[in-house]
Amino acid sequence: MSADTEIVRLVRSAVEETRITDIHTHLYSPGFGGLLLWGIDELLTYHYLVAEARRWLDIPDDEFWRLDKRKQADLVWQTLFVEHSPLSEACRGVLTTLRGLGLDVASRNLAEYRAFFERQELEEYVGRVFDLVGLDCTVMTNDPFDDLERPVWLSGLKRDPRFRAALRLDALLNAWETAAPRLRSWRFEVADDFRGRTPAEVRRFLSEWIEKMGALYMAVSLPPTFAFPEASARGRLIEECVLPVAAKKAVPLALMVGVKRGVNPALRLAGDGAGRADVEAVENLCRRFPDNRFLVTMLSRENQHELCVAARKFRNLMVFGCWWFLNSPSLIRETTRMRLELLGGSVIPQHSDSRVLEQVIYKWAHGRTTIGEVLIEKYSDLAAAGWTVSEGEIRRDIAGLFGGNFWSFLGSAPGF
Ligand code: FIX
Ligand code: ZN
Repeated sequence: MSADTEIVRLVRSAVEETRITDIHTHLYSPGFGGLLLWGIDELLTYHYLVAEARRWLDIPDDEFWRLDKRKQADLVWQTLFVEHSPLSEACRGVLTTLRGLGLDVASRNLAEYRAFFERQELEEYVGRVFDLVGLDCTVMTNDPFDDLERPVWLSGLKRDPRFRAALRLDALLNAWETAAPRLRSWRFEVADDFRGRTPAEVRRFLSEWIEKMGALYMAVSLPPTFAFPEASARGRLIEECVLPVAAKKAVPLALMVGVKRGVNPALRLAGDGAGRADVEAVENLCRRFPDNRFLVTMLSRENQHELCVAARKFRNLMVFGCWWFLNSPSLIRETTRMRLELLGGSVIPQHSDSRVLEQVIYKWAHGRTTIGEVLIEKYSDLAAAGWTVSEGEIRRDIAGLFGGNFWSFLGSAPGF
């Protein structure tokens, strides 16, 4: 066997067999009831698909949203899979998912698919999906300002250990004017103008929720205009509240930069867009707060190179994921290649961002394939340079990329 064929075999099998920690999802532990989305109607009404279907559908937005979920799903299926070929990444994802679950994709029989999902018993089914993917653990997105989620935490939820928490800060950092009165209603003594005990009380709020959730990190999504330092409520909250608590509790802050919320509000969740941001804000944070660790993903393709360069300068910066509009094979290939070339294996190449349980099947199947192709190329380049790499070394590297690097960055042993 030639060295190249051997590399292909070793990388493919390691990529297939390495278990995954999915560091950012919108999935919930089954104890959250209806918040954990699953099944064919949720898969078909995923906002990625709604955005694509709305391009063909000539009906008013209101009319679409008035339909119940099943009818919306019917319409998406008819539009994107029957009347047109499912060429997009999100459409292909539905097919990979159905096939992964053992369904006959060629039958195009939506009624049969529905019947399959109706037969599933959730607790057992979650285990089946995790096993199919080789998933050890997913990290949720947990927002104490969310009226559906908050009561579940307060009721003393018993969390499935495979679902870990991340304390999401969007409501606090991006909308202080509405967050402050809510904090007061929960007996935190905060002032709109940030005076008095406000910073201490916000720190108390954050500490309590990190404890309650057992949060692995705190996270916030940010607009392309994000700047730091900044004379704004967000700037003060980050500096005086979030970073001191993150350092004290030894949890990283995840920054997800570059989302333009509500570019077309009529599309609801599907109406967000992307914009190029300023990597200097990330550099400033990493330099000024060496005792803090930052997990950073950026939404715009144009930011990826500068972000890699920043990560070469700061070991408290961990680049992660091909987020949202970057989660397609051509962009994962380009981004992963660039990251490996500039940072070696010290990155977290992908997270799934799944909103519907079964999406982990396709997001990881597609991600594994593309990341595997890039790794084959890189190990082949090493072979051409005369370097021999053992199976154990390949497996070590891939274990780092698919989870180990995350747990090391947290400074903890894998917790699931
Ligand atoms: O802010 C986020 O965490 C985003 O990932 C989501 O808001 C977005 O809607 C999404 O699902 C992207 O994949
Ligand atoms: Zn997300």
